[in-house]
Amino acid sequence: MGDDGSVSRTTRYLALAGVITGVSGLVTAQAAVWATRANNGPVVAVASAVRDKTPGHLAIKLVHLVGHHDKPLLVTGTTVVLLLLCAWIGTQAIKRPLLPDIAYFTLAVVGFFSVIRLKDSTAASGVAVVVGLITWLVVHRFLTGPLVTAREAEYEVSRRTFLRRTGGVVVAVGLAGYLGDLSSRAKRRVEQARRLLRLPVTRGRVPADANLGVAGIASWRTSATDFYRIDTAFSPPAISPDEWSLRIHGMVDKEITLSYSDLVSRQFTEDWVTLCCVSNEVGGNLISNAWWSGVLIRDILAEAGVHPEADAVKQTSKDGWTCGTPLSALTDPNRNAMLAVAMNGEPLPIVHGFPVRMVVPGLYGYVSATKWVVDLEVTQFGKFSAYWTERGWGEKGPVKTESRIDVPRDGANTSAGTVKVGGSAWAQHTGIESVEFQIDGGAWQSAQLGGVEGLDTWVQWAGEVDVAHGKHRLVVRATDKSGYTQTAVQAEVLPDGATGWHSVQFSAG
Ligand SMILES: Nc1nc2c(c(=O)[nH]1)N[C@H]1C(S)=C(S)[C@@H](COP(=O)(O)O)O[C@H]1N2
Ligand SMILES: [Mo]
Repeated sequence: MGDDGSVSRTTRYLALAGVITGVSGLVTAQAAVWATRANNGPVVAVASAVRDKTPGHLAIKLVHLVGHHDKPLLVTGTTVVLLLLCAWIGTQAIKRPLLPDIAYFTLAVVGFFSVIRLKDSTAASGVAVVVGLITWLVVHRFLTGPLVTAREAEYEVSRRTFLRRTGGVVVAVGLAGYLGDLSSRAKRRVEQARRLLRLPVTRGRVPADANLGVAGIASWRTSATDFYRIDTAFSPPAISPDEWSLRIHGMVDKEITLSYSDLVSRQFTEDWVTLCCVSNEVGGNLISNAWWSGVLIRDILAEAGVHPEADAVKQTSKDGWTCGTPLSALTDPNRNAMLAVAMNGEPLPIVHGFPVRMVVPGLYGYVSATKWVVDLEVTQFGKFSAYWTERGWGEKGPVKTESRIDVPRDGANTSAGTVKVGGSAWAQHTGIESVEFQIDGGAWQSAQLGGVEGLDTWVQWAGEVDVAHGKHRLVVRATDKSGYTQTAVQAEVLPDGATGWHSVQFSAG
């Protein structure tokens, strides 16, 4: 680079390389967000971090100034600032060759922390940031390479290489963006269809005394957003109701295929059912309670005519996940096993199995609660294996009687004197008879129980203890309606659910 003309031309090209690098990373990150149906992309996350970190009075001025366009403006502003920064980063490629890598890495770190501070982010949002960073590092090298190595004599050649590469990157990134958008269209269409559904369901009325009013105990009804989520799907299947169907076959007299409209035109059943995961540790929170609406599976199985030798139903999800459920739990006239279409009065959220999932009171989710269910095969346990049983988990998964302390939290500091204690206890489809708690190894005391209507939900418990200054240990145990008192023997979650008493330690001061 001899004369000033070529220097400034090179600088301009470097800035252009920076901007294209910047755009490329943003597009591939967004494409990854779309393709994985993650909730949050890095640009939007940074924009909302900027908004949340803006001092209140400034934020109010901003909103007054631009009205309700603040969000699109913030996102556009964030993008423009980022691209200006990228242009500058590009111009540094020759003078400070290390700077661009460090700068892109730093920007990605900012993106990453902005994403993970949002409550509903999943691992996929983090992956999208990494995809963007890799794009930045690769495209930066690819585009600035010819300019960095150019000597005056080869200037024209390297310029042409640069422009050719720029064209290539634009086409490739455009394609990635297009594909990402395509893959998200399905999800947006399904979200739209879900919003437009009007189902003959109610929201369910929480029994008047189900919540004992002790601050800190998990709400008796779990909202859809707080409901625990467990599945193997990296990106949950997007199935619109009009493309969903369920095939019931195997050891039956008559095979049945149901469409969504067939299903929702049938008689509905509604019930409170507490779902819990077999991997819930003692004291864990992989358990939630909701009001479910759907169609009794036993009626459909009766229509199909189940053969007497059958003892299992193999359920298959749209994403290929499988589980095996004891047939008796599905045909039991006293158990509301259902093909559920709604949760707390709303169509199932996509992540909880939209449009149809199975809910079976009394069994852990891994043997019963198939989300995005599309196939039910009436069969025998000896004839198949399912996703988790192939990985060492028990074939049958009845829920074990358990109880949990929610207040005080483990490690909490309370004041000395009377301390409120409480939590939840469950023995789905058996029912909770009583709950006892014990402080510092003393006598067991009976807890007050919340009111529930059936056997299939958790029950809140509460009580009071008097404590002096110092450290204390609180233990809880439940007795179910079969007369069984929870064993103190600690068992791991594998193969069929944890056992043991939950205890917490707290300090009174
Ligand atoms: N398709 C599908 N359904 C599934 C699973 C899964 O991985 N894939 N996990 C099961 C497990 S282990 C549990 S505990 C429940 C959890 O349901 P939730 O995510 O609605 O709470 O779903 C069950 N249904
Ligand atoms: Mo689970």
